Amino acid sequence: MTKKLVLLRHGQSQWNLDNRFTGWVDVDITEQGRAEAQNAGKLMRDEGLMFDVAHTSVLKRAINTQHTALAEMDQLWIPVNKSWRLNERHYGALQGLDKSETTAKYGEAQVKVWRRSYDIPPPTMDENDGGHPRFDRRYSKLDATALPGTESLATTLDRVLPYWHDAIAPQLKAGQTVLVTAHGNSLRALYKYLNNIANDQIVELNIPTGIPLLFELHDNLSVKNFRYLGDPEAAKKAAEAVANQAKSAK
Ligand code: DG2
Repeated sequence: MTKKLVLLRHGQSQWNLDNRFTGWVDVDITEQGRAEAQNAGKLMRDEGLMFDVAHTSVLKRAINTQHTALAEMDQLWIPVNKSWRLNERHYGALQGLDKSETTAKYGEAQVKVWRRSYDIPPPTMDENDGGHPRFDRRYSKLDATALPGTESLATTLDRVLPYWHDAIAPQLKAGQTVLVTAHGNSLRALYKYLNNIANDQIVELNIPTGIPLLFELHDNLSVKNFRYLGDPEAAKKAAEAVANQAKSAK
C-alpha cells in the first residue's frame, strides 16, 4: 500500500522577511507566514490527507506553522512530536546577519557555498557567544558534544537521519500518514536522502515556505513520486525567490 509523507517548510518568518540568516534562532512567523500556513492546511485538506501523526522542530516558526495548518484541517488532535533533530541547519557565525549585505561583503560565490554546498559549513559561532545552543535551556538535556556551533548540510543530515530511522520511518512502514514541518535546510537534507540526490546537485535545490511537498512511497519507503500541492508554477517561483534572497543589493 502507498505510504504518504508530507514535508512542509514553515511559513515566512520575521527573519525571512528581514532577509537575515536564522538557523537556530527562535523567531516566529509573520502575518504572511500564518496565511501561508493556513493555505498549506487548505491544500492538504483539499488533497484529502488524513494525518495519523506529525513531527516538528523545537523552533516556534515550525511549531506554529504546523499547529495553524492542522487547525485548518481540523486535525489538531493528532499526536505531535518535537525534536531538535528537525531544527534548521545551524548557520554558525552568520546567524543574524543580512543575506544581501553578507553577499556584498564576501561575494556571491562564497555565500552560495555557505548556503547551499553539501559539506562546507559557514564560519563557526564562538562557543562563548550568548547565542550558542549550550546556553539554551531547551538543549540542556543533550550531550554538549551534540550541540553545533555551525553545520553543513552533510552534518545536518547526520543528525536528522537518526530521527528519520527511529521515529518517522517506522510509522510510515506501519501505514501511518505522516506530516513533518521543519525548515529550508533540514528538509533539503531529508529530500536529498529520500531522492538520493548527488552531493553536487543538491546545491540547486531551494524549498519554498508554506507549500506542502507530498511524497508517495513504496512499502520499503523508496520514492514512488512527489509533488508540491497547489499550483506548480507558484511553487517554482517561490523556490526561485528563495534562491535569490542572497543577491547583493549593489
Ligand atoms: C533559513 C534558510 O531557514 O535560509 O536559516 O536563514 O527555513 O528556518 O527560514 P528557515 C535560515 P537559506 O539557507 O535559504 O539562506
